Amino acid sequence: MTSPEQGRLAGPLSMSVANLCHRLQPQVSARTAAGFAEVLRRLGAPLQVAVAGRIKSGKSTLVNALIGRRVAPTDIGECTRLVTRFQYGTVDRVEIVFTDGRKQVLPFASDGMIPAELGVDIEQVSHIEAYLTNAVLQGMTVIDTPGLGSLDAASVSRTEQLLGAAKHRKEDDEEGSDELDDTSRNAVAGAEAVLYVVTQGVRADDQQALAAFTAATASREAGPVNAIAVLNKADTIAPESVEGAGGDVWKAATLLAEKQASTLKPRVADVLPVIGLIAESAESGGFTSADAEALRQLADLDDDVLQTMLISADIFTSWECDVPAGTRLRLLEKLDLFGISHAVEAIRKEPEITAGALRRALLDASGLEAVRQRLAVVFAARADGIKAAAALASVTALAHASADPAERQRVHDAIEVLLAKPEAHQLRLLEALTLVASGAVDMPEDLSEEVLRVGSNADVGAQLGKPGAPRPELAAHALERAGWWRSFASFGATPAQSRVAHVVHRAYFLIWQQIREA
Ligand SMILES: Nc1nc2c(ncn2[C@@H]2O[C@H](COP(=O)(O)OP(=O)(O)OP(=O)(O)O)[C@@H](O)[C@H]2O)c(=O)[nH]1
Ligand SMILES: [Mg+2]
Repeated sequence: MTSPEQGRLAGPLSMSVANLCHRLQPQVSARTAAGFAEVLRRLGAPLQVAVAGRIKSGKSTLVNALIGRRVAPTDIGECTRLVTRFQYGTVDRVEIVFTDGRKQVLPFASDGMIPAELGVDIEQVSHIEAYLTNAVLQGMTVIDTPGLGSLDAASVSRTEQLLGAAKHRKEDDEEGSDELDDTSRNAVAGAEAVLYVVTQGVRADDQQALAAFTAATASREAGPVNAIAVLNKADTIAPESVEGAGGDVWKAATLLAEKQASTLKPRVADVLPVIGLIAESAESGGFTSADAEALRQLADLDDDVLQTMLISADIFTSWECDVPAGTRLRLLEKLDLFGISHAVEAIRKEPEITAGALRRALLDASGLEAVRQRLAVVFAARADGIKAAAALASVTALAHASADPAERQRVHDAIEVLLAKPEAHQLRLLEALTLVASGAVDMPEDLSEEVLRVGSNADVGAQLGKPGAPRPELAAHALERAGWWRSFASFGATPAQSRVAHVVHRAYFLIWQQIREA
């Protein structure tokens, strides 16, 4: 069967769910069929990744860095209180979506960004949709959210709604209307994965927010919280405040991130240090050759002078020096003191360095590449399961809302058949992952790490913790672990652990089969 969305489906399970929808569509009421069409559309759409975290943690800055374009307003303005979805489009276009469903085109500001002020009653705004031509968005839709620690109740609730954390309204009395019900509309808007942004101090409300999100997404049947965490503003960490850092900022950030990972565990697998501001400037064209020139001039200064200037932002901008104060302020806004000092070092080491190479060096220093890679590994591995689980939940809800008992039965039967297929094992693996990652099932640390590893990698070698190992070794290891988990399920486990263990056993068995058939 061919249909437009199939080329982009995340994997075999999504394909099976799509086939189920196509097959059932002619056999159900117009209303349910319209719901299925929506489910199919969403199944073929890129993974929805929300960037969440406390207020002013640097979410929008990171969004810009990821998209590779300075488009999300940072710092001030109404827009930082709204959810904005950045998705792929063939022309750049921004729309305000109102709570009543109305849409209004919003022109870009002169600097190419989404205007910080909308000129409409913000209370009536549901969210903003930005369609951009940037290729990154073909792989994922990025959702910028207002700070979760903000005191503004309205923006918090808007965020929760979009993250899928809001409780669904009960089926209302719109019988017969062609409108989608709340469940599917919510599923369309909801996030499927989270990039969680923390800064130096992980506070109690960080943990709470993450816990709330875990609970909400888990109960939504749309799979586990697929969270990756970053320690942003790594450049602002005072290295002397972190033991063992030896005065090195990046080392301090890495140590701190490790400590935070153990606090946030097991909800997130690890915390990656990143400097969103430098990543944004390097990736979005913000860093220009004029900036490189100004940095060159700074590099020529006497080192004692420069070190004094770099003590604080105030000294840096007010110090008597040949580089105009306005230029220095601009550098500060784009790179902050750490970025400036890093760039100067790079120039001093290699005086002939080009502006392009300097930009590249800054990008390397920002840690963005590691975040990108982690996103690709974790989310790509789970996208099929995440998408399919969300789609099945919507299909179930649509059938449940149907007034026709025969139709309900038909859909439920089809789902039963699908769940018996081998590819549906992913759903159980995701569920097991959720149980372990949320702490609902307690596992010894090495075992929960193993479960997360098996469930978080697309590559067989990485799943088995033996990247690049020869096939016979991988096969033997998969078989050995399959056997181990089976006996753990029978002898060494609590009932809850045992259920997880059976799933892991089967996952290893399927991996073994896959290696043998390859
Ligand atoms: N030094 C430094 N500053 C950063 C970094 N990332 C962001 N900032 C600054 O932090 C401020 C807030 O950044 P935003 O991206 O607007 O933060 P946000 O989390 O989107 O804020 P809200 O949407 O209002 O909650 C801005 O002034 C950024 O320039 C970073 O890595 N290092
Ligand atoms: Mg913001």
